[in-house]
Amino acid sequence: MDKLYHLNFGKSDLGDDPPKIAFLSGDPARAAQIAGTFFDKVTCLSEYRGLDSYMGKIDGVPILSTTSGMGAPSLSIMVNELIQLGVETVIRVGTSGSIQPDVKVGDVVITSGSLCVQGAAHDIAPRDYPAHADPFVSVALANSAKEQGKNYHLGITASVDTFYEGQGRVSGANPNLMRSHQGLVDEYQQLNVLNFEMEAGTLFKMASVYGFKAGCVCAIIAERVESENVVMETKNAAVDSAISVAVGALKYL
Ligand code: R2B
Repeated sequence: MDKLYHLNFGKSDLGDDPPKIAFLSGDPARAAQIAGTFFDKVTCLSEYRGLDSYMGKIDGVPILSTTSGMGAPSLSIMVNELIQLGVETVIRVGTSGSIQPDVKVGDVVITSGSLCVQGAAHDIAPRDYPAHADPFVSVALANSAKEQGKNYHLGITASVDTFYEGQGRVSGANPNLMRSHQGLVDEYQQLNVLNFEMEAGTLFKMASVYGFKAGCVCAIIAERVESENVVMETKNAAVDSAISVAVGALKYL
């Protein structure tokens, strides 16, 4: 039995030509959508704890679509185990709230580097260790977005641990943000941070420390300059865009 504990599959499930590239989604439904829409010869490797994984081929290249779960602690477990299985490139396909007025719902953000405010990352590297995407993966994502005519932005993402407090939301159960978190959207806007999400910074630090390549493309589903809410009407279309940008990047890698 060579199954990794959380992935719930092992080397022997991956065949003679094991995938070296993995798409990683926070949401298991997105992992299934990627595999179901774009993979040939799809195999469901695991449906376990909501961290589902699929294997298939795109243009003859073996590939995985796996779920990270929400937040960096869960992502760190899944990525650690993917690397144990020989994965060399991880592309996160996420959702995100924009911080800049010109980053609109439906756009995609390709992260060049993260302002990494994530506790899990401290278990991997010092706080000040850079959290940057692989430049070649970022360029591949940007080429793909350009080719597909998407509205895309390349730049810095705030990777935080919480959806509410860490993203300066006061509309949830806790209306009383700590002083350090009050005015967060304005402060990050002035620092030219494009968007909020909850996984990329830790992924990037893991990539530099472990020696694999990582990139991140996120669908913009909220405009935090305007509102704290996710825009549900356009969410699916935005996610479809981020997925097609990620898949289209493969030919540039
Ligand atoms: C974006 O969406 C999730 C929170 O709703 C989280 O995984 C993230 O980064």
